[in-house]
Amino acid sequence: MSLPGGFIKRRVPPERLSQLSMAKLLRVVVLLVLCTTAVWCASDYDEEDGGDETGGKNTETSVDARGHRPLPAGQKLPPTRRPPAPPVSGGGYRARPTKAPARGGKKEPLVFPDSGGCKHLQDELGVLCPTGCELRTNLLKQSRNVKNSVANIRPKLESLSHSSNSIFKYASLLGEKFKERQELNKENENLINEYSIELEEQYTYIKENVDNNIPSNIRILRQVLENLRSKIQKLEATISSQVENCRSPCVTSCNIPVVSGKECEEIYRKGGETSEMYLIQPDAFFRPYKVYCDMTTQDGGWTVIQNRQDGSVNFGRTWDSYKNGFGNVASNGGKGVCDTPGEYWLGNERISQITNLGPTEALIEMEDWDNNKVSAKYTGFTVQNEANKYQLSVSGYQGTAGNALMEGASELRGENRTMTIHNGMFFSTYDRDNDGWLHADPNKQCAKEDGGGWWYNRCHSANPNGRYYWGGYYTYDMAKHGTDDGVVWMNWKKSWYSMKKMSIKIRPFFSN
Ligand SMILES: [Ca+2]
Repeated sequence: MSLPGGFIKRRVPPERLSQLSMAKLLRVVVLLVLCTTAVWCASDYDEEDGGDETGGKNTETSVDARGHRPLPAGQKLPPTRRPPAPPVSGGGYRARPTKAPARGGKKEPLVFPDSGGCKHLQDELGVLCPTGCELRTNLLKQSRNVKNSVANIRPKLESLSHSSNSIFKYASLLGEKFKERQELNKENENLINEYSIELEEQYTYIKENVDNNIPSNIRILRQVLENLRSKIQKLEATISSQVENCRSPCVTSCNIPVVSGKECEEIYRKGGETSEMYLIQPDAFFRPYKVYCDMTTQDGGWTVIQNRQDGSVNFGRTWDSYKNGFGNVASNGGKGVCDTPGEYWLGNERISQITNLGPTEALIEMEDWDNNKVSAKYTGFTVQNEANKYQLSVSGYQGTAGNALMEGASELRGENRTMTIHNGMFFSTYDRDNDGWLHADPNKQCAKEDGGGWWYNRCHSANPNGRYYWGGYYTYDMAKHGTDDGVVWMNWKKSWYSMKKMSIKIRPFFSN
C-alpha cells in the first residue's frame, strides 16, 4: 500500500503541511485499512459461514434498478458492524442487511469498531485496526485452535445430543407412561366412584332395613311367637284335661248306681232321677251295658244314643264301629259319679234293640257357638236290625230345629229336596255304602264325603255324625272333600255351620 503522489506535491507552510499531511495521511491509511479489512473480513466470514444468501444478494443487487440512489461524492459506506461468528457450523446468525444511507441526511458521526484493534491517539480518527494479513494469520491461528476445540467438542456434542435424544425419548416415554397412568387412575377413580355410590346406596338400604323393617318384623314375629306359645299352652291344658277324661272311664273312678232297667225311662221310674251313667239291659239274653241317662230334660227318662260336645271323638268310623258303638259314655264330674256325658255313639245294634221294645220317641237337641239351642222331636223313631241295614223310620215331628229328617233341607226344592230326606234310609258308613246316591265311582259315597256314619240319602239335610269344626263356620276349602261335612242341621244353620253341641236321645213313647 503506497500513498498517492498528488498529496505530496502541493505547496503549504512546513508546520501546517506537517499537521495537514499527518492528518490526511492517517485518514487515508485508516480508510484503506478499513476497506481492505471490510472486504477481506466479508469474504473470510462468508467462507466461514458457508455463504449467506441475503448477504450475497445485497452485494450484487444492493440497489433497486428503479430507484438507483448513488452515494454523494466522497461519501463512503459506513463500516458494517458484524457480530462474532457462531461457535459451530450450521445455522448461526444472519448478517444484518446493509442500510441504505439516508438521502441528503445529516452526516452521521462515524462509529468504528473498537474490538480487535488499537485506538488512535485522536478519537475522531477512529480505531487503528491490525492489517489484514496480521488479522488473517491471527485468525488462522485462532481458527486452528477453534477447529481443534470444535473437533473436541463435536463428539461430546454428538454424544450429548445422542444422550439428550435418548433422554428425550426416555422423557417422552415417561410422559406417555405418566399419561397412561393418569388415564388409568382416572378410570380407576371413576370405577371407585361408581362402586362407592353403589356401596352407599346398598348401605343406606341395609341401614333402613336394619333400622326400620327388621325391628318391626321382629316385633311381629315376637307377637306370632307369643300367640303360638299361648295356643300351645291352651292345647297342652286341653290335652291334659282330655287325658284325665280318658283315664276316668278306664279306671271307672265313678260309682255306677245300683238302679238298673231295660232303658233310662225304667230307671227313672225306679228312682234314678239324676242324670248320669247307668247300666241298662234291654234284652235278658244280652249283657248289660253302660249308657248316659238324661233324667232332667222334658221329664227325663232319656237314653242318650249320640252325643257331640267338644270334638274329642272321631266319628269317621267303620260299619262295625257304628254297629257296636264307640266313644266315651260319661266321666267323673268331681262328685264321684259319672254325671258328665262324653262323646259317643251307642251302637246300631243297641239302638235297634231299644227301639224295637215298643213305640219310641227321639229328641234331637243342638246348640250353636253362641249358646243358642233348638231341638227336633220325633214321636215315632225306629231303627231296623242289621239285616235291614238299620233302616230308619221317623214320624211325628215337633220342635224348633226344622223337620230335616222327614222333609229334607228347607232351602231346597223338588227332587233336590227329596234326596235330602233321611226317613226310610239305610245306614251307611264309608266302608258300607247303602246311600241313595248311585254312582259308578266307588269313591262317590256320602259317608266318605260327609265324614260320618248316618242314614244318608243323596246325601243329607242333617249330618249329626259329621266332622267337628271348632268355632262353627267353616268353608268349602276347609272340608276334606269340599262338601258340607260338618255337624250340620241345614234347616237351622244351613250347610256351612257346624254345631257346638248335638245329641240324640230316645225313650218309650207315651201315648197317654
Ligand atoms: Ca252310593
